Amino acid sequence: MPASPAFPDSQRIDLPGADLWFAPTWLARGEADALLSALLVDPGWEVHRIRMFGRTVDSPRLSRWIGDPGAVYTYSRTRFDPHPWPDALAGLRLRLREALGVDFNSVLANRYRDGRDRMGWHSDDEPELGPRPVIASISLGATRRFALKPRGEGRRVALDLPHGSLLVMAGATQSSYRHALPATARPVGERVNLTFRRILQVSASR
Ligand SMILES: O=C(O)CCC(=O)C(=O)O
Repeated sequence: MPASPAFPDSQRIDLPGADLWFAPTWLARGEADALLSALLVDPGWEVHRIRMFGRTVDSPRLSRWIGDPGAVYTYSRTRFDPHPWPDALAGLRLRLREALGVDFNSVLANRYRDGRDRMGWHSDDEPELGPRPVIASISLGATRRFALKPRGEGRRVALDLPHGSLLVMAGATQSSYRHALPATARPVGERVNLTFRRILQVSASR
C-alpha cells in the first residue's frame, strides 16, 4: 500500500488526521448498474444480530459477510464466518487490488432497503484489521449521505456517496474518526454498499 492511496480520478478529502480519497464515478454507469442488479437478486442477504446497549438486536439493514476461507470477522461482539465470493464481485476485487495495491480478502456487503435502513456511529477498528486498515467502500444504487466525526474535537463532514463511487479510508482514519450512514426522511430507493477489507489473522479452522 503506497503511503497515500491515490488512484485514478480520485480526490483527497481534506480532513485533519484522516486519509480519505474519493472517486465519484469510479465505476462506469453500465458496470455499476450490472453489479447492483446482480447483488439485488442474490438471495444471500441476512439480518445480522448485533449487540447494542447490552442487548442483542436486529441490525437495521441487510448484510452479508463475504471472504476467503478463514477470514473471520467479529464486530458488535458477534462472530461472522465468511460466505464464498459471488462471481459478481470477483472482478471488482481484482480491480481494487490493482488500483490500491491492497490484497483485500473480504467484503462486508450492506443493503439499505429504504431511508429507514441505516448504520450507526462506529469505527472499523477491530483488531483483525490491524492498526491502519485500508477500507475501500463502493456504493451502488440510491445516493446516501455518509458522515464522519472525530473521536475528539474537530469538525464533522458529510459526503454524498453516489452510484458507482469509491471512497477509500486509510491511515489513521479509523483510529481518529467514527463514521455513520444516517437514516433519511427523504424518499430514497435501495442502496448497496460494499466495504472491502483485509483481515490480517486468517484463521486456519474452516
Ligand atoms: O454504507 C456505508 O456507506 C457505510 C458502511 C460502513 O460504515 C461499514 O461497512 O463499516
